[in-house]
Amino acid sequence: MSSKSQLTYGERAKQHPNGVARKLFEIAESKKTNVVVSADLTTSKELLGLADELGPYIAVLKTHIDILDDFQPSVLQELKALAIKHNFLIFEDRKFVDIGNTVQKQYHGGALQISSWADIVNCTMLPGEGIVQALTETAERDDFPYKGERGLLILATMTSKGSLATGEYTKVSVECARKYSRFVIGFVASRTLGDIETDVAALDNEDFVMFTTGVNMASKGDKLGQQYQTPRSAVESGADFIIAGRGIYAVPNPVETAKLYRDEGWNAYLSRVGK
Ligand code: 6AU
Repeated sequence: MSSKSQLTYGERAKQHPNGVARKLFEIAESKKTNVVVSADLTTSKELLGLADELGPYIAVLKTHIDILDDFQPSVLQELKALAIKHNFLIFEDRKFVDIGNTVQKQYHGGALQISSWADIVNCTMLPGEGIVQALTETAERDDFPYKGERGLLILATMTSKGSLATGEYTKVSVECARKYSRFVIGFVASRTLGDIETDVAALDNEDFVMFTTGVNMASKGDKLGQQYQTPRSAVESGADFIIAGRGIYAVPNPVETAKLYRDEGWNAYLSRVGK
């Protein structure tokens, strides 16, 4: 849990050194939502349709752009336009997991040009410190066009049954986040599966943003090992932003459902900050 989790999003926006984190908190404060929708849809039409419908109720749209069956670069411009229209950030859930030299090319350039449209990306710590060092170096290069407008999350624990992202792995995640905090804005983690919050709470002068996935109001899990908790329990465990996919997009009325997630996540946040 961040040592700043008792502060409001507005207060955290004012003092955060990273521009993306500031923007994230400002959006949450102004739209009164801490919902990240995981738009794991496989056609551009569905993805753009969901982004437009849910845009007013979310802080962040999370994509897996490589699962689109009909991917064309134009979808990225359209997504960007929707992000501006509805004031949300885009998080490409790429989970970089390779040596530094490779992830630099996967992040900045390549077929997907991820750095050009994703405000936030994530990586795993499996390769060790080099992956975070490499992505940070790219984001700080003099010729990087989006300097100060991009952030990285470290996948510190995982929601799937039997995950190996525990113990030493999680500890190194926290150490690396601290060392590269100019670019690392926080974690994807859930308290129920890790011990990260104790470590992160230890320092007063840092404000890592906690994204918790595996959030679903109607299910405890799926047949492939996914494990769920509710928006309220996620926020009570330290989530600043709750990531929900099927719980929102795979139901008969995604808009009404997104509003329910928004209300439960927001009320849990208000209780946490004592408002
Ligand atoms: O709500 P769901 O189960 O439909 O979708 C959860 C989303 C998926 C996963 O790829 C992702 O969250 N995810 C992650 C992320 C965000 O990095 C980590 C994790 O441990 N578990 C998980 O489900 O898009």
